[in-house]
Amino acid sequence: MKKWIPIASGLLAGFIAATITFADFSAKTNTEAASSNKSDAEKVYVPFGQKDDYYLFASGGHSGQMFIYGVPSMRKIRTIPVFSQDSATGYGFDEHSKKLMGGYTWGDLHHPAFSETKGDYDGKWMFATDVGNSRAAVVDLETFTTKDIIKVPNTAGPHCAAFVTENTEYMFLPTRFAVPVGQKYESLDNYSQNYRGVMSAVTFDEKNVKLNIAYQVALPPWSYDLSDAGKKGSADWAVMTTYNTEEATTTLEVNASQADRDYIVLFNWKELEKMVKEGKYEDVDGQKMIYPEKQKGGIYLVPVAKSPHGVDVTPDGKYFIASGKLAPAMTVFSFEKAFKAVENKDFAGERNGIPILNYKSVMEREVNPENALGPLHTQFDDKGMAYTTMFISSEVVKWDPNTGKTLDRVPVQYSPGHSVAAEGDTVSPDGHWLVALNKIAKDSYLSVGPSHPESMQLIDISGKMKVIQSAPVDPEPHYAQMIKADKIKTINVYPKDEKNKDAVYKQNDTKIVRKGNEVHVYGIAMRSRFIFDAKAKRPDVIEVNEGDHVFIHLTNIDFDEDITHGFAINSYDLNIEVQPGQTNTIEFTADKAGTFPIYCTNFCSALHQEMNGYFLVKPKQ
Ligand code: K7E
Ligand code: CUA
Repeated sequence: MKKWIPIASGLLAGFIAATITFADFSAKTNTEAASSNKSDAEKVYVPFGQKDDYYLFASGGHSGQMFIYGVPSMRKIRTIPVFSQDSATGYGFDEHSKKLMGGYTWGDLHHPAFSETKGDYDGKWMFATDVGNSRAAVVDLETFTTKDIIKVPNTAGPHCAAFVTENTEYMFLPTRFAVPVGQKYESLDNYSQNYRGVMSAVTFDEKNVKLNIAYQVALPPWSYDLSDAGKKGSADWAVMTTYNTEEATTTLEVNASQADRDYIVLFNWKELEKMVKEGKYEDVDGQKMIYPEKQKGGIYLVPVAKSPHGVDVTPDGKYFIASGKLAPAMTVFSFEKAFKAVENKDFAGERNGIPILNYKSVMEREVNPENALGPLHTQFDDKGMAYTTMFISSEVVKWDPNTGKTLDRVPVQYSPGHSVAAEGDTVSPDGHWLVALNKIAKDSYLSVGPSHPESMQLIDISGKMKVIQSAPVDPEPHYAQMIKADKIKTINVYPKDEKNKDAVYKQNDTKIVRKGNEVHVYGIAMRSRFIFDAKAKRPDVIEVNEGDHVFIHLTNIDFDEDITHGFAINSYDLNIEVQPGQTNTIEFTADKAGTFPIYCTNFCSALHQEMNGYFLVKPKQ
């Protein structure tokens, strides 16, 4: 067996510092690009009237949003607000999205994941999780809007997710930060006994568009970093990396890198599902909690070089590849060998009651491309070849998981985290394109001061790898998925919903209804006016009393693609949007007396500037 090759953390700090002195790397690349400009330019040029071949959905990190790009042009098309307020779309202001946000104002969106059918992206839904405030969300790909958000209890920072199983049965949300169950106060001196690394199994009810927690698993108090679901022969299984199996409670930078190895958690979700059906769980604050030290047979540990980061399952479902941020190697493990080790009880002891599989029995090969440092994440092409990002040596390395042979490498600017291949997480990736999601742009774009955007670089992988386009991106793409454009079927306008009691489609049905101190406005927006009460002397005026509780239900009756109206009340800090055909509600207390103009925020017609009204609040007494 090969020895682990751990890098001392001092040396690591040196390498990290080194990545920010690679200044002339990009200068060289630019010159190269200039000399072969024609063909590369043609490859990324999408003439007006034509469209990109792929959608790229990039995580927006601590912006809380998702960014949509076209590939190969690398043009940004859209921002979808998910976990953070967004005044451009009124997200987090209207009643529905405000409720979804659950009182939080921001999120840290890491890994977006498309819904899958038979291991292929089906283009219907997109899932994402929030490390900042422990939530999961689902986005509807007919409208590119967030439809549901769930807060996951006991799991603090579900960084690992979202990776869905082959038919979107589950997404697993293991915790990044161990906390006591219920997140109650508990001294850190009792960390090993009373803290847990709870993983939530989340399901999606497509009919009701609701996320639910099916069950939870009280794993040991370690940090769970990345995960991936099995495919084909390994479809009932999932894997996730751990660090801080030292159970350090302070200065993790040093203390969580003591031991030579951490683990990959390998679990069979069909087994866990069975345990729940058989009642083998404990009720913890209404959650079905499986304790693996009591319920054996669903979870195993696989030793891996210390502090691994990414773990990725090959498209054929045969291997899982762990990358070690502190080691220069990728380790290829075999599912088949792991299943055999489970069957033969080929264990090397246990930790916290969970059996540890023998490393030698499960490991297929250790892959160590020369001078490549800081492997983080791996993607695949149509031939099953692997592409691993090297954070420290700032490159993407192409290699063969079946032989371990290095096939190609290309420098990127700089320090890539993830990369994403076309249809890269499916059972049949497309090849052709890979986008490196780089943490540091440095000198790539016009300077905007001391801090720069992140950078996405498009790599043509159809032959020898070549970076052919670059696009700045807002913080911070931790992952992205790329889907064939024709798989996504958006709607042009919201269909009429006669059952929606808040909707009004005819001018004469508009009205203002008062019940005590509650005021309900049933209004419409159309080019180029608001009508709140068609029968009133001034149909575009809302008059209430100070202290009234106001609901404004607004329907956009322009059933015409792209004719969106906004609705803002000047100095009331309110703004919502109604897309074509959509009905939206805003709810607030009129706690300021005075005269406040209402206006449409979305430029909708030549007379958009005339699309105004007044909100009059009569003072008390
Ligand atoms: Cu490596 Cu959050 Cu996927 Cu960032 S994570 S890089
Ligand atoms: Cu409606 Cu501008």
